[in-house]
Amino acid sequence: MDNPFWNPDIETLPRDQLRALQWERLRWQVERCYHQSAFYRERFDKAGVHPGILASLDDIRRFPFVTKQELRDEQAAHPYFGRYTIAPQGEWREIHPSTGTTGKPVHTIWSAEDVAYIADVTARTMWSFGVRPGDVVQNAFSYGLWVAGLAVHYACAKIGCLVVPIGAQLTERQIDYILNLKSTVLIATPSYGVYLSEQLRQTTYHSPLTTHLRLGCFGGEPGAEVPATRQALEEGLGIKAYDYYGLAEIGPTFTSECVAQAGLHWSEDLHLIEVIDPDTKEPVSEGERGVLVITHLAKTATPMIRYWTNDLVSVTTEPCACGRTHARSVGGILGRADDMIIFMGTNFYPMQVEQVVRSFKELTPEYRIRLWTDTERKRDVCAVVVELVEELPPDCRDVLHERLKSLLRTALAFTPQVEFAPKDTLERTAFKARRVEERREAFQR
Ligand code: DLL
Repeated sequence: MDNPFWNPDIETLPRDQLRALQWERLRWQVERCYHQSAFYRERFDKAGVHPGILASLDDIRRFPFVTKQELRDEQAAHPYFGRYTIAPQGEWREIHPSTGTTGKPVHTIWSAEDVAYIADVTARTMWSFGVRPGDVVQNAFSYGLWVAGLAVHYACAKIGCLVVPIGAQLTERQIDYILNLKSTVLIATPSYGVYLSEQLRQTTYHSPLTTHLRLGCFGGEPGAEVPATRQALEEGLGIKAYDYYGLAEIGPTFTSECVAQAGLHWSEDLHLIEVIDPDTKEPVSEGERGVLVITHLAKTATPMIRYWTNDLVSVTTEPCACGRTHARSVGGILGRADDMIIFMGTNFYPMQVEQVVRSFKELTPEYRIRLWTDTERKRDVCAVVVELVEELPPDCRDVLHERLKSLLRTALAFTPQVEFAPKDTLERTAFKARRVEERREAFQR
């Protein structure tokens, strides 16, 4: 119970020994991919590389990246699963497609060994943010095809918690369990966490009931490390809020913040992490921002060699206050290359709008970014739509409007329109939110 580590030997392994372990596992993975997967063999041959050229960990840089689109194309060319599936079907135990928000879902498969290590690394992350035997874990990650619900479920059993397998639904029941089953841990997307806190406040407004929640971990989308959102989660739910990251192709919930809240800790014994400049395709220096590229060091069924996540991070190997030696990404995921919005030549990310909107106590946490084309004036328009917590007299509303515009101007380097929507009219979600509404028409400027 008192040990801060789930697996002390691995989590505090000196970095030279960690690299030695990675090296051994990398050679095993590249070798088996080359010999057992026509997908990898063709790609490696085309790039003029093979397992024999690996003389050190850094040589992985000579191997080609894999993108989601390439996996999609491979699935289409070699239905149904593509030839990157190495394990024979008899060894498969679970299938988890990606959410398919940016195209046809890509299937990934877990063998029995994969299920075992995914459950174990999820227990490791949960332990690192403070889950302990006896906790009542309300698992509001969606169950089923999505990767994260089951991973957390299995990890709860390993740790020895009572898991409430409620998934992303039934908000009234969620609140009933929080209050009456005395849940101590909440696992959800940040959007749903914020929504639950709004609903909980309304439920308990006239009642003396308090909750036993003490911590929550929020992932599947950005939020937990956006300062204003973290504050909304922590104050709204009366907890410590941590960030959780993962992706279907690599694995769910394999990295989270520890109790030091000092960024996402990578599980480097299982994943080789690279940060790549998207233009030069070369590694950036430590601490610089680039695209996260991940190689599986243990995955057996659908291993990824240099998977191009499209998520932007910076990575540091500076020791963390918690004592773990594995590298961290401070600030979490800094953006997603395909989430970037270009408006009149200026780039911004929805997270920047979120930070501003959620710093206003007068506004609910929900918002939309609407982009459309004013065809008469032949120009694009960007509006940030927000909700007031309660109606304000017109002069106060005007002052708020100006303050909001001014902070958005500072954050985005242009001034969007600001619109107030009636309270509770912007749809809330139990899954991942889609807050950008794009209806711009291409025309000659
Ligand atoms: O979202 C897996 C997951 C669920 C991880 C819950 C952690 C907690 P996918 O549906 O494949 O998998 O979506 C993966 O979501 O590439 C990121 O762009 C985004 N994402 C996930 N977690 C975070 C986060 C799961 N903590 C895609 N911060 C990733 C920012 C995140 N973005």
